[in-house]
Amino acid sequence: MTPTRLCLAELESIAPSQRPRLDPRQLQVGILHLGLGAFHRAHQAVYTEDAVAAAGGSWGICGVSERSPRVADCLRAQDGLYSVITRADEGSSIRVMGSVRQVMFAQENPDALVGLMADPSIAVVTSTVTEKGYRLNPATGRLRGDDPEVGADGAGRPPRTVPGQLGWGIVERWRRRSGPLSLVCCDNLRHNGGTLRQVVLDFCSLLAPGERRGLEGWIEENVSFPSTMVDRIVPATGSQDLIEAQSLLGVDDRGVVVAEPFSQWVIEDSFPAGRPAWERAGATLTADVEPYEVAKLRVVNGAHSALAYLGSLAGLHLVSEAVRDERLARYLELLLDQDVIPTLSVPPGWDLDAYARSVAARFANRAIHHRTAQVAADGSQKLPVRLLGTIRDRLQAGAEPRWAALAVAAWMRYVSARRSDPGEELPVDDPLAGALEARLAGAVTPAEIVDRLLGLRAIFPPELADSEVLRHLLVDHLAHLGRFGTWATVEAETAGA
Ligand code: CS2
Repeated sequence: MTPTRLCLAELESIAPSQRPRLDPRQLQVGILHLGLGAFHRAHQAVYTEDAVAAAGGSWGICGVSERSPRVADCLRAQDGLYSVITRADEGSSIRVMGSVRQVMFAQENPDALVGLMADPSIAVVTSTVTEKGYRLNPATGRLRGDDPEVGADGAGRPPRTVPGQLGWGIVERWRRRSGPLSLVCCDNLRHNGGTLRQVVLDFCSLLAPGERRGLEGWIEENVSFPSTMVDRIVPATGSQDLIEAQSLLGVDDRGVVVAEPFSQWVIEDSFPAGRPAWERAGATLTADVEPYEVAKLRVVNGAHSALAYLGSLAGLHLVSEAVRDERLARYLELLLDQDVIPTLSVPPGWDLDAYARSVAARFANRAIHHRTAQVAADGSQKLPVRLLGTIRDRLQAGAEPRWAALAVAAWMRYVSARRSDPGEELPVDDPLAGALEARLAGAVTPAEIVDRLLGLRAIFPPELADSEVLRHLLVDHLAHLGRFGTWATVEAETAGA
């Protein structure tokens, strides 16, 4: 017998402690969200539901699937409902969420999406479309104007890219005089608010001059781009998770997501058209997100990427296995203590050492099956934000960033050897995969590989590409990784440090 599917009509059959904290039927949509992946469902959607439960407001979410109709179809069949399993080593709990009230697949009806952005009922547009979704040059943080898809959107086809959707949405809102709006980037980008603002302005500059006269001034006065720091580990959902959701809920939920207990959201408080009372749900609203953002990207994400590359090369499939290996744990400590933390300045009262230690503890959660391959994906987009800023700051301070350079060398080995030490194939899942392959063609020695990759301007800015100190570190590390393998390299490096 096929089990009953989660939907509004089935809510009564679910234990009260597992039901949404508000009545989904009563909730009007006020937020448009681009990128209906697991992270949004376990992060902003939860904060929003809790905020509305505590303080009210018309803040239901219209969630937009960007690349595939799968999630939109699944949630549509469930009246927008799905559940979040919060998992710790000690056990798990589940909760059905009711804040997603409407779903759309962007590619199916791009004009409707633009129309919704211009609708006065929408006051906030949030996005989690991953780093590559913004189609940036990762080294400069500017929109890639030479991207043909962006160009086609700029020329006026119904938009298919995120910059096109946001750009045309803003234009339409301006034309219809629908009032102010906030665009809130919730991806792991540096200065994510300012970066998104630049993406939108860069996109608008592609439009015909007649089409955009006065637009920039209107954006200046009416559209805010608050920066945010988002943090919660939410791996891709697996088939076991669907089975667990069913046994916990008693109904079938194909939209379930799994997350760690920890969750953090720091938001720049700049919302000209209003916002949910997210502070009532545990978010921090502040005037300056920057220190939190840099610390999070360099500590949590920097550590994640370092473990993902070294772990994958060593043949480890899960982040929890990597961080539980004492050699990699020691490496992580050195990376954070000696390279990352010295580059950070945080608000008074923030204990950076404790923050760094808490990250290792979070990664060690065995109930979260976060694959090293998932974190290793899109390295070209992630390295600049997560590791290269640390390296640049340490070099400027006259220091040798050995540990951060080892992580970058591990990425270089990952994309050039494409095999782990035990011989498994390592997939290079990256928007620049073609460019990486082309650059690496015929490169054999560590020095050749390093020079070819350092020459990729989309990743390495000139100040890093031209640094002899960095080049030397990378060649040295890469040679060791190739000759002696990952374990011997990590052991030799950390011994006596
Ligand atoms: C991870 C992040 O996949 C990745 O690259 O580093 O998704 C990470 O889990 C989150 O940023 C944690 O907040």
